[in-house]
Amino acid sequence: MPTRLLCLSEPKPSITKLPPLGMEARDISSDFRRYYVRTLGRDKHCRSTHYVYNALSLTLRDRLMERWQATYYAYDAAKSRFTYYLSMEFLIGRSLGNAMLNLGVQNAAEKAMYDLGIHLEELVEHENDAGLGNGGLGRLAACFLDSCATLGLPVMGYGMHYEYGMFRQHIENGHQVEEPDHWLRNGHPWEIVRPEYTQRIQYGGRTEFYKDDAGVTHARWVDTHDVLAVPCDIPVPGFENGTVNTLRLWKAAATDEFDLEEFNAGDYTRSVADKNSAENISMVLYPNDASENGKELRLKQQYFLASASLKDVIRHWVSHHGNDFSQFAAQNCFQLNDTHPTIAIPELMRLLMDEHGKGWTEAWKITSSTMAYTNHTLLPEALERWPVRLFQQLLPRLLDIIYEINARFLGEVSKHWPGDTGRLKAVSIIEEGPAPQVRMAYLAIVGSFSVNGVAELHSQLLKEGLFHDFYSIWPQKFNNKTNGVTPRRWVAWCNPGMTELISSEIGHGWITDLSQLSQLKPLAENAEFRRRWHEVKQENKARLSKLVSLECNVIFDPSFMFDVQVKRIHEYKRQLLNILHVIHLYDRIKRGDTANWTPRCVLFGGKAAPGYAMAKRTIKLINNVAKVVNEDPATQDFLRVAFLPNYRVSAMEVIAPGTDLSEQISTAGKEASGTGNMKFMMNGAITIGTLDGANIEIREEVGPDNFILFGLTAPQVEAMRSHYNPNEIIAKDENLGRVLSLLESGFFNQFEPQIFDCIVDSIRNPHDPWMTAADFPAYVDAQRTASLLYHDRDRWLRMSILNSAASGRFSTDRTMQDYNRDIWHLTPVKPDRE
Ligand code: 26Q
Repeated sequence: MPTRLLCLSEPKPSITKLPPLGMEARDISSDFRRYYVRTLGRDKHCRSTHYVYNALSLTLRDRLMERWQATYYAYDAAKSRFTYYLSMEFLIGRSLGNAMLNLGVQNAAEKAMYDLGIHLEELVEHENDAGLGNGGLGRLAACFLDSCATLGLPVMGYGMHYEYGMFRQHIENGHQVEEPDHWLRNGHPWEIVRPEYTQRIQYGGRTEFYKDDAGVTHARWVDTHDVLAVPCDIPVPGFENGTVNTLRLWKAAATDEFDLEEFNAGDYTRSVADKNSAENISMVLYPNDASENGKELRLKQQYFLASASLKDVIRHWVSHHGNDFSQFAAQNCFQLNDTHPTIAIPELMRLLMDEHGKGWTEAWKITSSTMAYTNHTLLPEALERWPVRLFQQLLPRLLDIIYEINARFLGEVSKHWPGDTGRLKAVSIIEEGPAPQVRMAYLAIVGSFSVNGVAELHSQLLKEGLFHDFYSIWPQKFNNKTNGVTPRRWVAWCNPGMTELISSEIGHGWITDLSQLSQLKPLAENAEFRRRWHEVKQENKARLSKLVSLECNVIFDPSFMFDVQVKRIHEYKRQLLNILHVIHLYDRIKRGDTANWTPRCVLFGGKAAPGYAMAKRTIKLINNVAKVVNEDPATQDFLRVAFLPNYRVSAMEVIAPGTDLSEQISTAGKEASGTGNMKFMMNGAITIGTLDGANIEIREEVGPDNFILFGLTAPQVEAMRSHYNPNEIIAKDENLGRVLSLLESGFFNQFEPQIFDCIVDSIRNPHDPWMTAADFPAYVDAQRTASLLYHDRDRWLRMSILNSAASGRFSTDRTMQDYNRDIWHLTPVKPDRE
């Protein structure tokens, strides 16, 4: 009999009710010292940044915690409908700065630390990035959560708690070298583990059918190997509004019987190995890599996320509504971030039917009015497909359900196109052949009530191309939601100089209503404002220059134009086109063609998927060109080139504010949206770009005079394919001819014969899907325009101001309002502050 702590007849004080914490410097200072000395056990002899960082983080986390609880009480009291954002990636980066900014305690924390002789910036820099994503798609998920919290929307993120995030990139002799990133090495004070909400996830086994007492047949999944999913919750604060939402990341753990069964059978080693294999599920983030397609562990991860999240939502549902799911679809919505969590569709069917006794019709009605799918790619080769054989082994019960979904869907298709067997084959969720595959995008479309692209052009091209047949059947499902970025991290946090300047003119309402930046427009004509704008940009360039000098050992002079391309390395993004232009500039310098020259610093950064040979070779080319250019004294006053290793969220926080020219030069029709383009624009960079992805909308907002356009349009690219002749273009364009001669002569690889042959071959290949040669002449002209414009400082400053002023549409606050209006239909909630 446990001892009672409290006598029942006495009135009980609440164990969860506490007075609110103070937000002044003195409150932060006293909590900080308590944590440092009493909780972490440090004294005056210890001066390690690590403990100081942790003490301050815990101090701020307490302030998040009380708001977190209040937010959940408010959602509960309002009986809020919820959206769950399911994503294999949340690229959240660092948390300390974001917590301070959104809690509105930046100044108080700075003062508290300063008074103790501590530099806040050093603590901020101490934090490892949480690199739980590859790039655009993962960062988008993180920006969405920030905006939902800021708008008071009941949205919860569900993702994976990877032990190892995106690999760390080193450059050795110009080559990319990957190293595992153990980001949790020093602990992570921003998450709290909630073992009480652990879920059990099944794999393997087989389906068994049985009859219930009423004689109705049901299925159950038996003889499975189970793994536990343990939630680690990360608070997601809104901007100065008292809301704190949740990002719940699942971590794999072995079940007890894993040890027991085999241990009892005397196989201790095996039992430890199996425990390892269970815990491997959340060990590592897969880099976005075609060569990784079809890997069993990736499918295990996807199912792990989908099943754990759905079971968590259903656990909560059943605790409030029992087995009555009639209002489930009215109260819950799942947004699928690409096809990666699409297995959630058959999994929800399984849970409703096998575990809650619903019939197919009811389960399908609920599922297909609860799921919504976002597509992020136009490249057909990037669409996810899984071998049926793998499904059969790993998720046999889900394969049964997928077959049934497909059979019923094909029935509908036959009604739509009677007798058209070719069409049936084309749209079938199962791709037939010697090794049949499950087409995940088709499953996602069939099982969702909404299908959206991430920029207007992209959404249009989905309807015309990739998903045309589905669009014919269900035109009402298809919609566009143009991406955005959060102005909190991407301006207010990363660009304090610009933030202060803007707020001094128009107040600070723009931070939560970015359209207010349009009030800056008239200020572009104000010489004093331009002077101050220039001053801020120069300070930011000095900061970026320091980073480049530290990490690349290259000196970037802030009086030069800073020309930047940072993003994942991919052929369609055409880092190659950019480096060809750099070679052209170098060639001009060597020819003495430098009259009216605009000096440039060209910065590259980005990771190549470990198995993507062409992307890795492009990195090598950039580094070799940089070495030749930087070591040649002739270039001293004209050109610098650097490749920044290990590009990541926290690097972009320095890069975007210090950039003059933003390179967005993908082959038209290939970049779904782009979001780096938006971060640069907000921070006053001018875009040089093609009519691709969100570039089109950026140009629409800022006007053609303030955007440097070049290149073929998406329809022109497609029209040219059949007769594309790069060698003729090279023969006709003297600049390109000279660049290729330099490359072919081995000028940039004198002791590394042939290493760039594959790159030259790709440019000269009439089947080059990225048509680099086709856009080169226009790109060089556009770069000349950029140089001329930069030469006219006032003209450039006007353009820079106008770009920030026109960036309002690219706030994720707008994006989230669009999702909410058209797809989610959530009611914003304001938590009570006592
Ligand atoms: C696939 C199979 C196996 C392992 C990993 C993957 C994988 C992982 C990540 C496939 C794709 C991704 C990420 C894609 C991505 O980031 N797409 C980008 O999404 C942005 C946000 O919508 C857009 O702005 C970019 O245009 C788009 O490229």
